[in-house]
Amino acid sequence: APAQDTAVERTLVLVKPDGVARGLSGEVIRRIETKGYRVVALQLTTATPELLAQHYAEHEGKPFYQPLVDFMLSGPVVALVAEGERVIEGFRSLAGATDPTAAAPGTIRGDLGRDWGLAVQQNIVHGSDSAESAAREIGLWFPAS
Ligand code: RTP
Ligand code: MG
Repeated sequence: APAQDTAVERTLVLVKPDGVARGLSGEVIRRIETKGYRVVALQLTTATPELLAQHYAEHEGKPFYQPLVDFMLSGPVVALVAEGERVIEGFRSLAGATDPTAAAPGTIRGDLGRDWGLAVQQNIVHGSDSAESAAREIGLWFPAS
């Protein structure tokens, strides 16, 4: 991947309800800022079914879809926009693998998450997975921006 002439990007990060309930919002923000990214928007909010239907449209019909939506409605989330060179890939790297049991130590999910034997993986954070997803998701969670 290129190390020069890379554009400044923005990505949507969510501290999911498990992360907020466990008091890990500050730890997630600390890791983003310590890496050198900037937090340019930040909001504590509670999702709605309508918002989640759009946010997780790609997963509709999968077995974990309804448990995922129910989980994301179970409490407040911290939504933020992080900015920096290659931040989309960079935050995915900070977050680690989707399955927190398998996620590498050193990552948010690997250090702070584990499997709880529930219907859906509670893995602390979400991060946009492409430039297209980031633009779409920032528009959903920060409609004024
Ligand atoms: P995210 O979208 O939250 O950043 O996570 P991701 O890209 O690593 O994972 P994705 O495949 O987009 O799945 C979205 C979220 O659904 C839950 N999930 N549970 N088999 C399962 O139980 C399962 N698979 C996915 C996780 O919360 C995952 O982050
Ligand atoms: Mg995803």
